[in-house]
Amino acid sequence: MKKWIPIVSGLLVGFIAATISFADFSGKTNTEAASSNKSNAEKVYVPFGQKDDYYLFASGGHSGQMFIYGVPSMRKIRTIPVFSQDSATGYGFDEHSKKLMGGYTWGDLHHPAFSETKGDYDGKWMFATDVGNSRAAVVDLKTFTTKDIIKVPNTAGPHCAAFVTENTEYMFLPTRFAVPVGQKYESLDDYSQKYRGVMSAVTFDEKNVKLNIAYQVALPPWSYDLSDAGKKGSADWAVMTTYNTEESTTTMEVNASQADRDYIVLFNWKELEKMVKEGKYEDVDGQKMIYPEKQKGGIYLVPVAKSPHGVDVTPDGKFFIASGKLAPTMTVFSFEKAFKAVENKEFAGERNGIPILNYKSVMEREVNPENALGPLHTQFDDKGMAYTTMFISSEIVKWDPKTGKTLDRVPVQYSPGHSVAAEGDTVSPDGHWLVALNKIAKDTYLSVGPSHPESMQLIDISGKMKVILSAPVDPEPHYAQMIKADKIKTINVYPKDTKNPDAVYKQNDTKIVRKGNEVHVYGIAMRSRFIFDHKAKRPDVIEVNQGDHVFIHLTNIDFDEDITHGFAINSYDLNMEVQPGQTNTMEFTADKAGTFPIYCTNFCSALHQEMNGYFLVKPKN
Ligand code: K7E
Ligand code: CUA
Repeated sequence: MKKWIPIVSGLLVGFIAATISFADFSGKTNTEAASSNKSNAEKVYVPFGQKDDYYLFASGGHSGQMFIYGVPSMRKIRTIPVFSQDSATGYGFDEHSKKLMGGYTWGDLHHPAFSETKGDYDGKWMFATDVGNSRAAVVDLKTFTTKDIIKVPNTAGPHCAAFVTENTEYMFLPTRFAVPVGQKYESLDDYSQKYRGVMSAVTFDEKNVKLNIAYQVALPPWSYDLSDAGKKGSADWAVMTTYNTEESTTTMEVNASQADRDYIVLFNWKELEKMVKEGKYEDVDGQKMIYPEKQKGGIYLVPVAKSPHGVDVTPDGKFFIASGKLAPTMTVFSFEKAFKAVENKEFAGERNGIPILNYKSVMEREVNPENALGPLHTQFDDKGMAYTTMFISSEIVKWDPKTGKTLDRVPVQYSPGHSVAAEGDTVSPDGHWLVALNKIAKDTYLSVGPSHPESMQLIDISGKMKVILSAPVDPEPHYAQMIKADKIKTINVYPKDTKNPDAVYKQNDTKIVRKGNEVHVYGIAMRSRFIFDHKAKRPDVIEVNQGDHVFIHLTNIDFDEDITHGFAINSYDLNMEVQPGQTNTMEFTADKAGTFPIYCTNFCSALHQEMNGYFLVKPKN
């Protein structure tokens, strides 16, 4: 099987395969192609005055952000800054967002997940994790802004997330890289004894808008790749794929692909919750840590073809499907069979104290569509049919999980990672639309040099699958979620918060207060001026002494939708935004003496260019 490895790294092969399959599926005359292009265009055309049917939330990968698109138009609507600084919105510059970011400047956002109620997207919250700096975030869908971020200890890259349970009870964050608990120094020679693949159970306190770690599980030192929560009859369970069960510590590309089988970890989170309640855990620096070799129960291993990547639960909650990555196989497993095997203790041994279930007693069927290579991730339509991305043969294969029969396939350009179906992770997907998230765009768009954008391709799945639109996207859409537009209810302006001591809503309340070398500015932004101190000779000027510690509290008193103001201090590397009704704070030390213009960065009125002032810093001596 070693021969697969160069193929995976060699995208060229994927490119050739895609070209071949194109030849198989096209062969239309020009007139046919023109008329089918016309009807494709009509399907995605959203006339002026109308809006898209779906929101698509695409992960921004190592940009650290989330991108919002409309479907079917595939127009990009917004970037939500989550894990990285963003000067367009001042995210990571104002005090609130700077604190959220926890001192980090970038992130690697892989898998966005909506909050769910009864297994259906409820349109309230969006979760995401950061592989780059091991964080988890929650975004408020009333404002499309990041509300909380936590650093996840003992975990190095929670790639295998975020997927929420049926009623958003938990979000499980397993690690991609095994590290010693506490990320302390340990020799790699002691990898198997000292390293762990810690998984965190994160809860979301909706009232206080806070993410919390309920407990952690010190799993074996393997890499945890993808996960999914059970649904309906399997709602108390979750599954995740592993690789490097070889526990190799170097040249993973070769060494982590030796064993014929890796595992799916199958666990019952209700049982783990119970164990924690009963005190069956150890205290590790304030975290409740379950060690599966000591605190037994609730966790099982299911053997699966080597180095699986995606694992996806069918909408009816009856099966979970693992995709082979290095074996061209989708393996369908039955939850019911797994429950029986657990009950009858049909174990084929154990690893690190975790029982291994018999492959044969859990496996439902192995599916190998002809010449389909590199299966990665599976989505579902309204009829329960499966759509699996083929990274190497660059196509989407539609198949029936109940029979394993291939129903349709369509080439995409090129090398799709995930795809996303309309409401695809719910108990009732919508069908109609599937978007392939492709790693390689190559010849698709106007060239911008050696590196091209990634690409999302909209596929009409209402009949025979058809790619009808390509949209370029910034790096890197690993995964996306597509939700019915009417499920999301945004607010128009931030309501007045009279309890906020930093907020001022009247010109006459603006003031600059000095306490020793601390300067607090309570100002307002309005069309088209700043007022920092209404009593001052020049109300739009802030004057401080070099070395002063400055707090600028700014409230936007334009309670009108879309009237956002920016606040930047030229050459001070400072910038923030205040949305309608919002109060934001900037904190810094005025260490540079001189004269620095203040200006509004967001074009807010015909007199936007006049919306400025001065920041004067008197030299020390
Ligand atoms: Cu397959 Cu990070 Cu979900 Cu990318 S992962 S493709
Ligand atoms: Cu305020 Cu431009």
